[in-house]
Amino acid sequence: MQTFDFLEQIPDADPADTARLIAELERSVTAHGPERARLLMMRLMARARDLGVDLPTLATTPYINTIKTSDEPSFPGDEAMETRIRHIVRWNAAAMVLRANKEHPGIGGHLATYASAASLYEVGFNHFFRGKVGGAGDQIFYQGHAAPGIYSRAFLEGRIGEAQLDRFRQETEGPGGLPSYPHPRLLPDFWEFPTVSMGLGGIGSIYQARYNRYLHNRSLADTSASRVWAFLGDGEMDEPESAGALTLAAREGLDNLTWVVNCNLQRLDGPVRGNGKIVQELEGLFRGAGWNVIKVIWAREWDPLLAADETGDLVRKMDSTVDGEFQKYTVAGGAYIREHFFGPEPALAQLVAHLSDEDLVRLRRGGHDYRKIHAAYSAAVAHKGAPTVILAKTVKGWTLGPSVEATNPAHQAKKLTEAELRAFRDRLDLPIPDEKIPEAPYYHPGPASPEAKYIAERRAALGGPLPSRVVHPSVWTAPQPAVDEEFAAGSSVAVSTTMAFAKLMRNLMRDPALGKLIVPIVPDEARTFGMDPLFKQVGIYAPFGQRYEPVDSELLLSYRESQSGQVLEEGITEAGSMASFQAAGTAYATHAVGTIPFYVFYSMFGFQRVGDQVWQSGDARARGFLIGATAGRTTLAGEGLQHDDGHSHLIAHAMPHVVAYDPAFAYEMAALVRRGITRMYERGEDIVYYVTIYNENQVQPALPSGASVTEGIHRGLYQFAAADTANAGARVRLFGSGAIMGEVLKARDLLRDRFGVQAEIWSATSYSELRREALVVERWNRRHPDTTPRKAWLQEQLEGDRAPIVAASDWMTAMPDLIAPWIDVPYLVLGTDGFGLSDTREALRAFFSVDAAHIAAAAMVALSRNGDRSASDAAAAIKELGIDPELQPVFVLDR
Ligand SMILES: Cc1ncc(C[n+]2csc(CCOP(=O)(O)OP(=O)(O)O)c2C)c(N)n1
Ligand SMILES: [Mg+2]
Repeated sequence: MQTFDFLEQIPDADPADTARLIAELERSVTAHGPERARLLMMRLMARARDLGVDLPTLATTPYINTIKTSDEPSFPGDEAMETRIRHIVRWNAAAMVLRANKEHPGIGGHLATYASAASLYEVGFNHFFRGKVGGAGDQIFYQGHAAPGIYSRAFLEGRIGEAQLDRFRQETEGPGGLPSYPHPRLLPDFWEFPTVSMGLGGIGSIYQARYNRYLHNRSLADTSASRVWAFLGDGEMDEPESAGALTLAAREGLDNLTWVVNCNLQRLDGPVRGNGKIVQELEGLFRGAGWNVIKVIWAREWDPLLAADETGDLVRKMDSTVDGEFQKYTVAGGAYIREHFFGPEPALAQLVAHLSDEDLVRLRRGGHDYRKIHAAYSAAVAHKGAPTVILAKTVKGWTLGPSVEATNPAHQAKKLTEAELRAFRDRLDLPIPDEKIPEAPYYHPGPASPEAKYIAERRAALGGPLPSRVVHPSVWTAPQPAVDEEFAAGSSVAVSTTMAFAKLMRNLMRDPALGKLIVPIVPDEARTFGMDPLFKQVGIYAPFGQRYEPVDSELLLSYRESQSGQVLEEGITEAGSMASFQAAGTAYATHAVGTIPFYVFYSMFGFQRVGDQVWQSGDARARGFLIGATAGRTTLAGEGLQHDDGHSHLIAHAMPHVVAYDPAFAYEMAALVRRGITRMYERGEDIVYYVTIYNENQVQPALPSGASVTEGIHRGLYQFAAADTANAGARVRLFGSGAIMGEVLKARDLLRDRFGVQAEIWSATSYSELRREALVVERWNRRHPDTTPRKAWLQEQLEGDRAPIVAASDWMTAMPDLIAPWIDVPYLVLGTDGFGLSDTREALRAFFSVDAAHIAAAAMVALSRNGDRSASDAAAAIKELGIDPELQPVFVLDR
């Protein structure tokens, strides 16, 4: 409950007048009771607002429609025709699921979600959603489980045939299969935004609407005609990603965004809020976050009852009934509704005395009423200054029969009995003969039918069919040499790859052709990565500009915010940053402008924190760079367990669209960025680059010459330095990557100086890419056993040499192990398994056995395994290097 204690602190210029008004109120409460006083107070608030008094908004309003019936605009379409169209779409949406499951039991699919949401979509398709003819159109995030209804509409439009509907959830045969949910990766001309992982559509839609504004404010695209629509489930609203960015949408005034939350009061297992009211809870949430809220709770059949409710009993009953009870009314029939909803209050019983029990069942929820939905959408698109959410109350599995409708297992229903299907056909009034019912046939009225013509006309008037994803050819200009030539030259002073990256970003943003397309995204960590000079150079995006003088305005590098600012400084939200990354990385398709996002983050808070969104970006066919900064379990010293990342490369390897690299040197990093830009933006590959960068300073070497170097950087492995041939001793090959390359180079010196061993140095930029290519080659060889085997890059580089190999990195040993099957000499891997610790870099590297001494010791052991040195030589080396062979790491987890 809100406390009014603060009033004591606000001066009152006329206490007598205040006391008079309060006495008036007290008299009213005494005479008429608290209900009347409540009404009076709300009337006073409404009047005050009319008079321009700035009052706080109510968190919730009564459980009735926000829009008065008398304020509803007249429905602009042919309602009877649209109802017929909806019937056909609903039938085929169910038929495709039923048929798929009959043919392939267990293939799955959903009947109940679309059944509850059909009217919400149909009003949008017929009257609001803008297609792509002549512009980008609207961006629509469909609820994943409603996909059958969206396919079914495309079928009525003639965009999908029966054969294709019959391939719902059967994709392996290639083109023509229909993915279970909105997956642009698998149906790239149709779906735009992957949504089915609950919550990701929500946050994605907010950042899409915000990115539309960003593109507009930066004059990269005119997005003024585009609206972002997102359809979410009421259960889905429990996801932190659904609710987490609501205030951003309000703060940035995103009135180009409309959410429709389908409040069917159910999720998968049962009621969303059986003991409460989800619509009311969400109203409070959204209103508190600054959204415009429109509730669509009751259909038109309730209008006369509400109009006749002189005592206010009906609204009170609506207010006090919990969702679990409303669900019961849906399944229990008219007599139950009469007894339990209307019955207890004589005035309410009287209100419906003229209605039969069947009439009571036909008192629909608002989300099934075209007129109410249309009124809500009209108000939403007209609303200025804030995003709008429509909370539409519906029934899950609406009219699908008693085994589905509003039952607790409704979500998983994928079968109907023949009787239910017949009843469904009758309810939809479709000319499907009884004998055909068992096969759940598709129904199409024909391309020349009034229904087909009507929707074709509606879609033509609204700019063409949806969903549709279009990739426009782009004009391409490569980055100029000035962008990265300095990195190939190396450095005379010690700099980290992070500092080099920050410089590369500044250079890229100065490139005449590409500069404006670069979108730096940082979650409050730019200073950590040395990217703060960008604040001044290109500005921080702020939709309303900078309304204050920054504390550092006198400084050369000030905190500059601007409406046309280029940096997306997201604040502390990795999820929001990833949503921005996706909007920016898909703009090549959404808005035909190939913006290139560089999302730079604390590597620990990347893949494991927002891994599902990285996965989603693959589905969305996003392009761009994920830059894992402060990487490496031991290189980020001092920060400890929750900061030291030694495993994100392993997670990255699991993501098919992610091409991951762990460069050791600035020239590698720069070459990777250039090649990445070429692959994604010139060649149009739908991939994402993940590059880890470190904060350890080192003198950066110059790019060695040779094709195997320039190619090897991208393939994942190249020889950085040959063995010192002046030294005649045994030879070992050392693989280093990332910051641990420095330890590898020191190990080379140790081996030479102390043990007379010569070491070749190899830079392993990507074990992940090496393995992927080797797997492709291996599969070919497996399938062609009678042909000369092909060789992977890795094999070509290493073959014919029996020198043993030691691989060391700041990542888990599983990384170098990825290529072990293709290595036929002793191969020892060193890495950073386990939780990180706080300590100095030196101590951590010794602890995890990835420092120069451990690498040199491992090299001696590798040589002994090869027979090049004796086992006692190796044991002596371990001792000489100061390694205690009995020492157990203190924090190794017991297994
Ligand atoms: C992150 C995530 N967790 C769980 C699921 C599995 N799941 C799919 S739909 C669903 C229930 C959806 O309920 P609601 O959001 O209310 O949508 P409705 O179908 O009722 O419209 C669940 C739990 C999922 N798809 N994503
Ligand atoms: Mg639901």
